[in-house]
Amino acid sequence: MRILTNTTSPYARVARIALGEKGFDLSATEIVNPWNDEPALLELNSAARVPTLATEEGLPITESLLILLWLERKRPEPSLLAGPLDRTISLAGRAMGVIDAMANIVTNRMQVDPNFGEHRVGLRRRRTIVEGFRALEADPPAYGGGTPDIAVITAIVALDYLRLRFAGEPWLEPLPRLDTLRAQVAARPAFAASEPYV
Ligand SMILES: N[C@@H](CCC(=O)N[C@@H](CS)C(=O)NCC(=O)O)C(=O)O
Repeated sequence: MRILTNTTSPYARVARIALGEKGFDLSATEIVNPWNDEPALLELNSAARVPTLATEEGLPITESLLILLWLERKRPEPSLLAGPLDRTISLAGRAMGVIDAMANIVTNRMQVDPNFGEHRVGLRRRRTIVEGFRALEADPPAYGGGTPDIAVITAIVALDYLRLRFAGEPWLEPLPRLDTLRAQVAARPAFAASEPYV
């Protein structure tokens, strides 16, 4: 299996953590820049986005949450949905909403307008980030050890991406409960090996 990723994408990190927690070999991970239209990526994914996987047969599997869905069927154990289903999916949806809002600001700041974050749409995205993290902090995903579920994975990916891309922003609020959760999983190989960096 090939995995095309970059070093910052929270979507790619969700998929990489899920693969690692499921025991897949990540040695064939390729770092690409999706904005450079690299042929290796475009050949597999016309959307030219990471994460992009290629199965042993060369079939592309894309979209972080579809990759999770595929993984749960492909290798059911250990499950990433072992906790209470409704709550796990609800919390993961909240974390993915925050990830989308952060990625939207970062992409537009880098590719369109450095001041995007201060414009009307950027401010809506910021509201999503602030309110989303406030809600996750008030009621964080539970973690009792072992394989984390997708609520834990997406919440920690969101937290690390916040710290990577929005460090020093005046609107950031303390997130001690999420920091505690992070400390509980940060040393797991799949999390440690995929820590984002610029
Ligand atoms: N919905 C996709 C989003 C993937 C995505 O937007 N990845 C970004 C990196 S954070 C990317 O590759 N962007 C390049 C582009 O949009 O052209 C998923 O969940 O995998």
